[in-house]
Amino acid sequence: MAEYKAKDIQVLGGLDAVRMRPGMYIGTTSSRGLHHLLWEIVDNAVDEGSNGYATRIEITLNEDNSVTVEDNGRGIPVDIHPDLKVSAVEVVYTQLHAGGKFNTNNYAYSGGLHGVGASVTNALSEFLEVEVYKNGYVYYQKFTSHPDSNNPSKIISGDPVEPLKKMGKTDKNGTRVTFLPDTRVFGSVAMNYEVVNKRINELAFLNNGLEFILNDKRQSDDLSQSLKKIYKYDGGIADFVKDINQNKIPLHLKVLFGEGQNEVMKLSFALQYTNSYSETVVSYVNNIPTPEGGMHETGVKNAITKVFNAYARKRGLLKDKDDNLLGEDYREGISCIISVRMSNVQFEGQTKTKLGNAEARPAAEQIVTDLLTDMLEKEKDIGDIIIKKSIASANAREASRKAKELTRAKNTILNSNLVGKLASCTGKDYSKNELFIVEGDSAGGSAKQARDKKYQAILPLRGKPLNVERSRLDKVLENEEFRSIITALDTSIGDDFDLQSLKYDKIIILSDADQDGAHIRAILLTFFFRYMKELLMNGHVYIGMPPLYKVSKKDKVMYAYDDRELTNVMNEIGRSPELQRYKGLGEMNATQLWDTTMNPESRVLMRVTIDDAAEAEKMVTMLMGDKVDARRSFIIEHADFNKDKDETFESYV
Ligand code: 0RA
Repeated sequence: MAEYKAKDIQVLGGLDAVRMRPGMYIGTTSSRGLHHLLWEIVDNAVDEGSNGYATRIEITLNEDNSVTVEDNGRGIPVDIHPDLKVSAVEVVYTQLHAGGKFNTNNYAYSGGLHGVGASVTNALSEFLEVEVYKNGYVYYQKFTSHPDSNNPSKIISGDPVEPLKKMGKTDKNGTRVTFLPDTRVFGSVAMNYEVVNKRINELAFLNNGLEFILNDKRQSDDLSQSLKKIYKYDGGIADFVKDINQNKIPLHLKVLFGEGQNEVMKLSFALQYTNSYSETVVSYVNNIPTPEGGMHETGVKNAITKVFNAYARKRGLLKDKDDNLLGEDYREGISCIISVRMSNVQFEGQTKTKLGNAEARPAAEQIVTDLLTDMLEKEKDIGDIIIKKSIASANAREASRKAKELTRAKNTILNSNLVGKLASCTGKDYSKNELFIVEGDSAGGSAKQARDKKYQAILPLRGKPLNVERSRLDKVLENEEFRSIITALDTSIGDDFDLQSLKYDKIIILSDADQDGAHIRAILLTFFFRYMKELLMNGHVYIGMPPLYKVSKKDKVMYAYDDRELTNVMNEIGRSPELQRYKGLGEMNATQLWDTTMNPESRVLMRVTIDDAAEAEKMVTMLMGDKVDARRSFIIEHADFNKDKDETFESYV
């Protein structure tokens, strides 16, 4: 490790630009941008940990919505920058892109590469305080964002109150940062516990042995007893795979785990097969998720296919006359985590979450080929199980291809039936059209009467669509409910999916606010997650939110979407109103359905994110998968569906 001095920090500019255009630096000032402030600070601490200097990172969500991140690393350098004449600490928090992370001499691999630096967090905070424990002393500095005294309409961002100050003695080492996001920038400055918890847990999996502590001082009846969680995984991503598979039935107990490096990257992977038919491959670059995949993922997939084919031949499980199996055969039922560390990463794709570096493909392929080949030599029992399963997948693929061909041939005849169910719209501008997938024929009938014929198409679903989890593609294609959805959207599915052919901008699921409705919604989301993921990635899927209550008095009618709103509405409408609780969409007449749920001017829609869908998939797996115990305990835990909205089944969808 080269000696690190303040002069090594590169300087690229000031903070006012950040406040002027926050979007340029953190993407948005919505909830996502707010959390970005925290990730910038956490990234720095994680870098210190993954480079072997810190063992512990503690994150505290404080009562005033400020957040504290403390690590026990070396502490940010406190010496004076030769050109800027201020401490390195001050440079880190006041200069854009400051820090060793852009100078690869100091950090070989850095999670912050796609980050913009801690100074952005300072620029967008009301205050930021830092304490450095180093050389036996505590050093302290505070920054604030405040109006300019000469021009009060202008805010000076992240301004040092005083230079870095040497305080009392300490025997600790490390860095402690507290910041309060600025309400002048963000709509709400309260971090979401679930979002933070999920990411901290993920970081703990990705950095094995590094201890993360998450405190939430806001969540407690007794203030002295805040919520505290500790995450530390000595098994790293192998533990991650077990976690993903906790409700599935594994085909082999031992997780295959490997770690290696070459000139391009350091790579680790962990995989385990289950008896499920789906493929779960989750990849990261420098701790950043890459849901769109990219070169590293392709390299690993190629290696898996090649290594297993070679192994199968060597073991006589594939004969000379047999064709090689395809990649998809080896990925059916796989749960695989890939974590790569490399420098100069380039992100591409719709959401800039796809690794573009061409050199990463052969590099990843080489590392995994070597490791997996050796591993299978030692684990022939596991190898043979995987090959047998994959041969079964290949046979099913062949059967499914035949079924698909048949389906295509039958299409013209069958579709005439299906089109009978679909009430299509007349408008030809697909970017304005909406497809409502409606639970039940009676609600479907009201929706057909109520709709705006030009833009809104209605597809009523009869009964529960089939359980996607337990069926291979060929069964999904046979199911009438799914066939009608596929036909209506016109995109095809799976590998053949083509977003360009999509006939609707919004696909809106309308189901009842009861257990069955939630179930149907979860199954539909699982179907989209498995076979039309791009629909979700591009934000085309929505959930309609019908009201739960109708409150009326004479000719005044109001609706309430939850119990809290009901109280407000009851108060507003005055004495002795008539109250109706909608048990299903079918109880609404066409006008009511239009007013409350379909009219773009007044309706409430929830856009489904890929995370929501993944969560729904997990739940569907649990409820319908093979693991009876998990299913039973889940149902018992969540049995009272009318308890509190946040606690019900619905919140899992
Ligand atoms: C560069 C060099 C040194 C430490 C750090 C960065 C560092 C930065 C952060 C940010 C949060 N926690 C941190 N911990 C360490 C080492 C300097 C030296 O050895 O004196």
